[in-house]
Amino acid sequence: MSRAVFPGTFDPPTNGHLDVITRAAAAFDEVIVAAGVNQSKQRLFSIEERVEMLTEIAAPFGNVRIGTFEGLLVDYCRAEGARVIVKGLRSGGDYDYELQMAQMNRKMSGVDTLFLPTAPENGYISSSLVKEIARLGGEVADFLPAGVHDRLLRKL
Ligand code: COD
Repeated sequence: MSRAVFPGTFDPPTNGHLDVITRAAAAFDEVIVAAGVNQSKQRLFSIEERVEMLTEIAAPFGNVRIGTFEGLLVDYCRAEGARVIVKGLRSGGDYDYELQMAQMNRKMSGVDTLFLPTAPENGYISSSLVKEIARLGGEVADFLPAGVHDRLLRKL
């Protein structure tokens, strides 16, 4: 069985994340969407809230489940029996940052990284920009799954 991990912060999950999940689910037998727990960083949504939102988004897929991880991503991949990490790429900036991590992760563990280029309509979407726009009163419905949009408005 081919199993991949799609890791991220997902604070909150966006349509860009959903597109990567959709495409990864078509390419692998099983996809684990893994939300990182990093106690040192301030998040808008708690890990429990992020897992709830991801669970809602993943519900239509028969082969996607949600997990959380703390510490090294490759340790989580090993524990889950996943040989591939899936990442989305929006720009050259993403690539420079992700390439180094991909090479380091492979060196440490043999776990490889598969990059999915973003769909053009999602290329400018990021969780942080969406939060900033929403905080300043802008409209962000086009960038988020409907349930996530409702939660973000309630949160702010
Ligand atoms: N279109 C396509 N892809 C997108 C979009 C979009 N609009 N927005 C985001 N993505 C992709 C990102 O490129 C990324 O691949 C993924 O979705 C998650 O994005 P975020 O922003 O939610 O999450 P990040 O990038 O903050 O997550 C970072 C990790 C938690 C994955 C990373 O820090 C990590 O692996 N940490 C574990 C610690 C570790 O192992 N360190 C050693 C590394 S060598």
